[in-house]
Amino acid sequence: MTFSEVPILYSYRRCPYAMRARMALYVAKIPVEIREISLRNKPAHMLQVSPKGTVPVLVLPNGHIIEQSIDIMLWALQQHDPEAWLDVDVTQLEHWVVLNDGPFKLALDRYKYPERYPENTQDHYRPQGESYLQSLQHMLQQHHFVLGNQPSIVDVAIFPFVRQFAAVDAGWFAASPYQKVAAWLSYWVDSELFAQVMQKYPTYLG
Ligand SMILES: N[C@@H](CCC(=O)N[C@@H](CS)C(=O)NCC(=O)O)C(=O)O
Repeated sequence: MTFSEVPILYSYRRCPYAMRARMALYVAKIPVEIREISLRNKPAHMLQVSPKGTVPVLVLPNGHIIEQSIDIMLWALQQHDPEAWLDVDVTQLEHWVVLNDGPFKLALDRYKYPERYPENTQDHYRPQGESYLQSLQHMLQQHHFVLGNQPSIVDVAIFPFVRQFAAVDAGWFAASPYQKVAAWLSYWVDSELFAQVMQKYPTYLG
């Protein structure tokens, strides 16, 4: 077991799960050693502490392992939550994360990589994700952020996935009826916070 002074975050820059973990750690001002991995050549230490082999994985100095992105967000914000991102109804958080990480992620993968799911065309997969965009649009018509007029853990947990969906066909998204979603997405993508967590690191091979 490797012990270190600061937590180690095994991460992958473009992974939406890793993005949300990095954003919570950054906002909570928790210094971490970011180890940018190659998904094709994962470091032995990462697999030793977390054999499931997905990122993000947070290794605490006491050896404790947190291996789900939402749990990393919650852990970080429970240490320090200067933006009050945890000031939400837990059932609402669960609702959005279950929807996002479940059916929406499934639709996103099919829409993004239709060649991997040749039983249907891309045009067939897009509406499966659109029902989620409709739900988001409905919330964002009522307030600036998903649960209210202040940003919360919910916004940060889900926007990296919506970003990927929007990017599959940017022209379609720009002309779509989901303009509140588009404005909300731009707020996050253009934020200083997002720029900070998208810094590039050399690949850590272990
Ligand atoms: N439920 C996990 C999902 C993490 C996940 O699936 N990460 C992807 C990258 S975006 C991964 O590491 N996949 C393993 C691989 O591609 O080998 C979490 O929330 O942390």
